[in-house]
Amino acid sequence: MLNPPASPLKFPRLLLTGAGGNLGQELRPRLKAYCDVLRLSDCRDLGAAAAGEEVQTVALENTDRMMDLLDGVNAVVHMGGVSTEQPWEPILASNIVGMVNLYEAARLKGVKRIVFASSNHVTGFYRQDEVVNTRMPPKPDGFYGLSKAFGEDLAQLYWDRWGIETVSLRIGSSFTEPRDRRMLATYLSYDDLERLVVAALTAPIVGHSIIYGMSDNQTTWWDNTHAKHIGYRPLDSSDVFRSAVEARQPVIDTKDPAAIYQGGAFVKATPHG
Ligand code: 15L
Repeated sequence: MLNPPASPLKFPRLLLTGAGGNLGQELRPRLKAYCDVLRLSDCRDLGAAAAGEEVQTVALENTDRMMDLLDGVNAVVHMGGVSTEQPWEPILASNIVGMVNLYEAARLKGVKRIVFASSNHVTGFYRQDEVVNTRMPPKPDGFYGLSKAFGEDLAQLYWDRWGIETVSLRIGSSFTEPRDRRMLATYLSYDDLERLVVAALTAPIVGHSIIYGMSDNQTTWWDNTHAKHIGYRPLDSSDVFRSAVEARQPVIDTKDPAAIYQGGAFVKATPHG
């Protein structure tokens, strides 16, 4: 169910990149309540624009097209880019070159707020018996997590030098429900994802802030103490799925790196084929 607008703030034109991805598709109908025009982009075909939408097919690594994409935009929700562990080349194109293109375009087109879909895999090599806050050093669990750490540093640079604000969302596992024991800690419901994105778009002052994207789960490895100013309040929890998940996966191999580290299977995924 879509939430009623959490904020009276309405953007004249909001850009959602990666609109064809899993989370982009979830956000597409939800973000319309917060803007007059929702501009959508992806490298794949998004189909026809509905009322109140504009659609552009743009690869993040295409510098010129990215410049056009940000023209006339008031704020960006950047969900685009590679979102799993992959070989370096596609990660370099979308998550490194593409991020620089996005922020350069924002600078030149006067866009002042970006909500960046970072990832919990920035800190995936912390152990599951540690609680990590947003000021602790990154420990990426692969090239993908490393590229998201780069994105966060880039956002910090564009805040310090050019005053472009960013909220970096270290998104956990945003699916319809948690799929395994790990996701009892990392789960982020779609409704809470919407609450998080809207809070990040509308908080009055954010500079560059980092926040973990999780629901109000009983088990948690992440501490958002330093992001209270964002005003994100999750209303869902993985707890309602707990008994079903534990019944499906009663035994955990505690010697398996996927069960030791927060990044789960990402710590074993190899980009080298
Ligand atoms: C991510 O960053 C991925 O984009 C997503 O597919 C999930 O696997 C998630 O992390 C996770 O950690 O569960």
